[in-house]
Amino acid sequence: MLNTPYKNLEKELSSESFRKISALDNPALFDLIDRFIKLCEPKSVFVSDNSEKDTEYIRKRALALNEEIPLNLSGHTAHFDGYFDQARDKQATKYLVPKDEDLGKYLNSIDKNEGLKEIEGFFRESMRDKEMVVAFSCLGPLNSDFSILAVQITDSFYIAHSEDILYRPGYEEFKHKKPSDFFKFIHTAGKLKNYVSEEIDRRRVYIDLKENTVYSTNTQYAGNTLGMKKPALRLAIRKAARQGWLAEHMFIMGVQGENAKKNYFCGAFPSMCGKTSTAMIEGESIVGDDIAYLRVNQNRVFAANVERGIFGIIKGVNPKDDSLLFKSLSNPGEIIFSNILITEDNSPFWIGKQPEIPHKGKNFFGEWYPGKTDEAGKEIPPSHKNARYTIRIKTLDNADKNIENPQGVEIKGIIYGGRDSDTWVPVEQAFSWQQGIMTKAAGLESETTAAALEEEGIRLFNPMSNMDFLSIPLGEYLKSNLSFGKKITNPPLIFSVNYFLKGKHGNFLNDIEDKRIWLKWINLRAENKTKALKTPTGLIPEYSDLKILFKKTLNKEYTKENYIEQFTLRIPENLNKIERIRNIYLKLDFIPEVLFEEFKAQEKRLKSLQAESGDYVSPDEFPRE
Ligand code: SPV
Ligand code: MN
Repeated sequence: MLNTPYKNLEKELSSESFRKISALDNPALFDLIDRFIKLCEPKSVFVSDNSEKDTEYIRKRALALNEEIPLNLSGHTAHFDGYFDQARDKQATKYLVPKDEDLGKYLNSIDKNEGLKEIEGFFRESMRDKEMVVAFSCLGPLNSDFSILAVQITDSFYIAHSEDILYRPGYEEFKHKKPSDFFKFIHTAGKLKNYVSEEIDRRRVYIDLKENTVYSTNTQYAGNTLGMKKPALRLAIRKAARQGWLAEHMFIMGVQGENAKKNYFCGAFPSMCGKTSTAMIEGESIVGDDIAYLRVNQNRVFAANVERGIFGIIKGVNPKDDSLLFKSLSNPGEIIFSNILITEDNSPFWIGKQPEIPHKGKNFFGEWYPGKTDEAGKEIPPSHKNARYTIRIKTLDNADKNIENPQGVEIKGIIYGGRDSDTWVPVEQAFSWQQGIMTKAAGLESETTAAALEEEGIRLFNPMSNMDFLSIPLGEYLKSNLSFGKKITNPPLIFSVNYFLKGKHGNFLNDIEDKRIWLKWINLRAENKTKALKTPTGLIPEYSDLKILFKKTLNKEYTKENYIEQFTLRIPENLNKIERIRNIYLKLDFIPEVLFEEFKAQEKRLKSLQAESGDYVSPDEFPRE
């Protein structure tokens, strides 16, 4: 029995839900649930203990409430978000900041009292005709130094269902650890019309960093609502910086070496730059595709996937380029397809799945046929470009066997990649942790594509690809990355990759599958098995190594002409990039001085080579390290 302050919980919860909650013996949790029951006034409350029975109840309720629609294969469902609720809303996402705190230039914030008042207004009585779900997850593997416990309170069974696919169960961990400090996510989809959030103008995602609490309302899109995903990344970035570890927007993958030995790497790429497709490369193994925690242990770096599933972009996934993923998506089993087209035979269709386009179906706009336009006269595509699949990693043939390892996996290198048509070579190693973190990670940019609404080719500044999720001032974040690697004797090697380099005629210089070669070379470097060429910006592969790797891995003849075109150092473009990045940092406060020093030194090396050899320097001219 709980003591008197929690009488209300006993009254509001069914005896079974009350029993599950009481067993956790956690006053901070009781207070939280009590507070939101009083505020939201749900019709009923369901507490999940992560048992198969409770998880099945969540799946069934998502279907019964039309938040998910069954598809033709067993376990497959479709979920639709509103037409204007198809992606993360950066403008409406704000930190609740007390008057005496300043989060710096890039972070969107609102006065804490004002924001809380507003959001509590939106939550008040919001669940009167709805059932509230309380569910527990563990971020990172169970029983691990990486584990962070979290609770989600929501009126969306689609969200509870997604979290079960994507995260490890947290109920038993709550029971054993009785945490007083855990992450708290509160969500209501708000008023619904045709099963989607109606009041999009009242969409808010407010983050209270002090309380480790995120409130999300009047939205259903998972990037805004699924607490364990991006809201938790924001909370973790701050926690990590305070505690000396890293929370990053990175994949984790294993790369197979010559001698059956596997090495693990992390990779940070802004959205739509090849992050998931790299982690999913055939022949290698995937630990995670989106969020990694990194910790130092006994002078080595280990990383763990925060998730156990993938919420991945489905556009363009096809049997030829993504055979393993396509196979998993075509098998029966638990998968949520969001914002795809449901065809006449009740199967999911998405842009790029196959050349033939269905002639009708149902999508995030309603009934669909080719050429259909919205109220503004804009043509509606069959599936949204941000349509996604939600699956468990273990259903993939290339799932790594260490995914659940509580120690994580030892990281040998970190790869930073952006969409860059004219500057970075396809692959390059940094000289050191410091030079890599400053010039490659902190200097990461990505170009907008024709698919987006913005003008094509605009470079967006996105350090570590983590810009959207920063919860501490950028300077503080850079310092914590910098000092992380300096704690150990041999930090992971730092690399940049660029899959999008173009030639003189605007043609891509590499094929999609060439990324397999860059990974193999990165792995050779991590194993200290080969030499590289030294340029002013870093260390690049020798032609002879790549020729062998192309032949062995892809059975392709890699020509010297290709090599020279791809690895020619483009000095004016590199100098322009330094100028651009430096100008951004000069306007910010508390940026580590070494950032400017590294860029200055790089600029000096580039200019002195330019004076000697001209603007474009062939890799043949560089000395072996
Ligand atoms: C991303 O946009 O980086 C994602 C999807 O991984 S979201 O959940 O929207 O953040
Ligand atoms: Mn992501």
